[in-house]
Amino acid sequence: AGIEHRDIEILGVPLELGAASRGTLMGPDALRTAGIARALAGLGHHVTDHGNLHDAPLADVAMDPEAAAMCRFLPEIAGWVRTIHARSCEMAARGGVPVFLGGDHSISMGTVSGVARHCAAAGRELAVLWVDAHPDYNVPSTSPSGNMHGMALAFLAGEPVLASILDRPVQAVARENLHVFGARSIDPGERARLRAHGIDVVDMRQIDERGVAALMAERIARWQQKAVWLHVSFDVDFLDPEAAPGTGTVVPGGATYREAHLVMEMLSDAGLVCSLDLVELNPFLDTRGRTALAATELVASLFGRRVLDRQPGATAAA
Ligand code: NNH
Ligand code: MN
Ligand code: MN
Ligand code: MN
Repeated sequence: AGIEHRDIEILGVPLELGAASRGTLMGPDALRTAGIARALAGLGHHVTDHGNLHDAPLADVAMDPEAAAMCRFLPEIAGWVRTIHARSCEMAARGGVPVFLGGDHSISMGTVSGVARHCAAAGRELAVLWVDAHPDYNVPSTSPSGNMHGMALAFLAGEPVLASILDRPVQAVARENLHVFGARSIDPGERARLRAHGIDVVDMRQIDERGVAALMAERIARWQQKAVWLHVSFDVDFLDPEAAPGTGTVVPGGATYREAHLVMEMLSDAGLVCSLDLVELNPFLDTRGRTALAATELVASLFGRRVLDRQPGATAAA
């Protein structure tokens, strides 16, 4: 059987101020050079590239001053997040599959909140799969760095201290619908909050012990039961630095190239993914395009590329 053809809408979001190192602003263009649009079109999808978002104006953020002092580049980031949010909501409502090319992970405060607003209006339950070495569940008082990419998932969970980043009420994603996958670097205060909130965090030890297939199959079954809109937020540092050196916060012990592909292939078979972020690619740190190319191949797997055609349900996952 062939794959289902979809309308894929690409938007580049060249933001770098949420991360510690400069360079993710080149991410969208490196992914284009690596051939992301060609790869998707080659699978039979209808692909529209909307180009890159431009610099947003600085925003006035009514945040508690003590918290605001812990957020680096807050007016800049909030300006971007508000602009991204509006575009994301509009793209989700058009009915295609929004694909956001980052940019650092703070872009997801806008992409996912925009999708969440659309889902609320359309009566769809939203689940978020945060594929990342880091849970990004810090609040200003627990962040060791002040870098806002490390707070993106906390914002999406509806953390009150971060809510004023958006200039409208945040449609929080339900805690039981937040899933972190691939974690291996968690800050102490962040760990405590994840536990207190009961967030589903799959760490690398679980992946070592049980394998990605079993872990993904469990989650996919839950999502299928609830017929969720699944948003995948893919931070390239999920991959081991060997496979993906081109990112600012490499952490040893990450997913192999094949483990990451298997995640994508299983998600593709499940047919649940309605929107995607591809973030934290820093071409300035990359080695001969290796990370940009790996990310492009992974997106192709997510949207239907197969080594061999298989019968639906013929995967060995249990
Ligand atoms: N947890 C650290 C922080 O909050 C690092 C976050 N860096 C990331 N997240 N790359 O994905 O600063
Ligand atoms: Mn079409
Ligand atoms: Mn991240
Ligand atoms: Mn990360």
